[in-house]
Amino acid sequence: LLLMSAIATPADFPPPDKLPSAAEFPDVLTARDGTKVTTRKEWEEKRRPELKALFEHYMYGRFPEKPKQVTAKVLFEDAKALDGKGTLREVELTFGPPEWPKIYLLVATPNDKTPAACFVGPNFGGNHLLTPHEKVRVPTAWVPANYPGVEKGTNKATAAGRGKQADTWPLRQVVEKGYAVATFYCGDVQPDRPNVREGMRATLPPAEGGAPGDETATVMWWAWGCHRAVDFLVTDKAIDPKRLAVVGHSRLGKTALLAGAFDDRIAVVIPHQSGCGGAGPSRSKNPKAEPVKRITTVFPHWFCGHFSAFGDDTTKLPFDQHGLIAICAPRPVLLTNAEDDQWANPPGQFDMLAAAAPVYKLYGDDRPVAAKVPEQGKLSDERLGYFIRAGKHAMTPDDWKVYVQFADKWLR
Ligand code: GTR
Repeated sequence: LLLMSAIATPADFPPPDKLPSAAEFPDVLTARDGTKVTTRKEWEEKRRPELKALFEHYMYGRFPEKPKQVTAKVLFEDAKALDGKGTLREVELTFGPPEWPKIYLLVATPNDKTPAACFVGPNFGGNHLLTPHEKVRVPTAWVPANYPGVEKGTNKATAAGRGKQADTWPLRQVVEKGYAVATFYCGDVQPDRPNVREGMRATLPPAEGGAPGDETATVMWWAWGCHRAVDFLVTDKAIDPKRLAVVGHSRLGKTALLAGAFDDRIAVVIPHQSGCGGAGPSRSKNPKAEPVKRITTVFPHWFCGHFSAFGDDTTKLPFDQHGLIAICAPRPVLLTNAEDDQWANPPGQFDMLAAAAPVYKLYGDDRPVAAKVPEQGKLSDERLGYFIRAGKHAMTPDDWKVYVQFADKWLR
C-alpha cells in the first residue's frame, strides 16, 4: 500500500477545472500535498518526479520509453569537410521495429580536438539545408512548404535546398572553436503537422474514444529524438559524453528545454527564443507574448490534449515553466532571446529563471541567476544564464558565439 501511494495514479490528475487556481507562479519547492521541500533528497525523491509527472500528464504527454535497441550506421565520413577543420559524418539511427522512423544525425567534429564537447539538437528543414556537402541526405519525410528547395505542392525536400540555411547551424564556426555539433531533422521523428498518424506518433496504438489526453505530443517526440541522438553520442569516440549541450530554436527551443529536463546525460540546456510552451511562462503578464490559448489553437499537436483545457484559464495549471527549468538543476540553463521577438516573451523567461533559482540554491549555488535582466548584447553567465540581443526571431552565427561563450564557462 505504501508503495502504491508513491506511484502517480490517474486520480492524482484531476481534470483542469477541478484543479485549484493560483494566479502566482506555483512554488517549485512546495509539493502538491502542501509540504515544503527543504533538502536535495526531498527534491530528488519527491518533488522532482512529481513535477515531471505533472508536465507529462498536463502538457507534453507521456515520456516515451527508451527503445530496446539503438543501432548506428555511418553513412559517410569526410575528414576534409569544413575546410579541413572538421570531420563531417552522417549517422543513421535505427530502433529495432522496421516500421519505426529513422534518425539521420549530421555530426561535425573538430579534427584537432577529441573527445570534444558537443552541441546537439533538432533542425527545422533537414540536414542538407545546413551544408552544401553533396553526401548529406535530403529528407524523404514530409517537410514544411516554406523551406528552401521544397517542391511546390508536395512537401518534398529537394537537393536545391543544399546549404541554404547554413547560418542557422554554422558547423565550421563552432568546430573551429573546438566543439562538435550534432543535429537531425525534427520531421524525421515527427512531422510538424496535426491530425496525421505518421512519424513516431504512428507507433502508438490508435487513440480510442476521442481526445488523446496525455498521448505523447510532438514536442515530446522531438525531445525523444534528442535523447536518441544522445544514445549515439555517448558511445562515439570523438565526443566527450559528459559535455553535451542541447540547443534548439523556437518550437525546437521548447524541445531543447524538455529534452534537457528529461535526460540527465545532457550537461547544459540552451533553449533559444523558446517562448510559450518552452521557457516562457504560461501565466504571462506580457501582452505582446504568445498566450497558451493561441498556441494550443494554432499548434494543437505540439502539446497533449489536456494542455488545451488551460487556454482559457492558465491559473489552473499546477506548474509553470520555471518547474521545467528547475528539473534541470543543478545543470546550467541558458535562455537566449531577441528584443524584437516579444512573442517569445523575453522578460517572462527571465522571471522563470528567477522562480527556478530556489532549487539551484538547494544544490549550493547561492547566486544562480543575475539580480536583473542583463543589458542588451551582454551575456549573464550564471548557472541560470540569460542573453538578449537586438534584432528578431532567428538563430544566427552571433547567437552561436554566445552558446560557445556559455559552454566555455560551464563545459570546460
Ligand atoms: C510561432 C509560434 C511560436 C514559435 C515559432 C517557431 O508561430 O507561435 O511558439 O514556436 O512559431 O517555432 O518559429
